[in-house]
Amino acid sequence: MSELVKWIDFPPLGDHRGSLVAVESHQTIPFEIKRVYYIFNTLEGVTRGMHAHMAVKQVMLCVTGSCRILLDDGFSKESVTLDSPTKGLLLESFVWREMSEFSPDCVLLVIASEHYDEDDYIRDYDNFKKTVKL
Ligand code: T46
Repeated sequence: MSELVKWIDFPPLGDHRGSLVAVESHQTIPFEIKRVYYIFNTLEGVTRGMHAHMAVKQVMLCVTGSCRILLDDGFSKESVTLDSPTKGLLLESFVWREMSEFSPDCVLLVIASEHYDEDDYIRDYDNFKKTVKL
């Protein structure tokens, strides 16, 4: 298994009425949760992301639908499909990410370790490569 791709399984807590998943800081999520956001209504053919973070760690999962995510640590690249509400992907800092192939019903839920701060983003790929190779 790749060092880049770190899956987190969320135990389904459902019963005869249906399914339920709980996410908790320092339990299923390996950090203190400071922010949650979700991406939906993504247009066909769109690619999002195309940046890395210096501090932020995230766990992302598709609550419904699916999308692809390319991970790149500057040395190797891996592409995976997110298509399960019980399987999250852990993104460490200094990992370039590109999300694509969103299904029309995709709701991508992202759980983050820090508040929003544009200064935490590396949005230039050449800068990212230089930074990780220092
Ligand atoms: C990431 C991937 C997976 C905010 O104001 N607060 C927020 O918490 C976020 C995440 C975004 N924004 C604003 C900033 C932009 O004006 O929402 C707009 C869209 O953000 P962005 O273009 O960065 O969206 P994506 O989908 O390219 O990237 C997002 C996250 O920003 C990023 O941290 O890892 O999803």
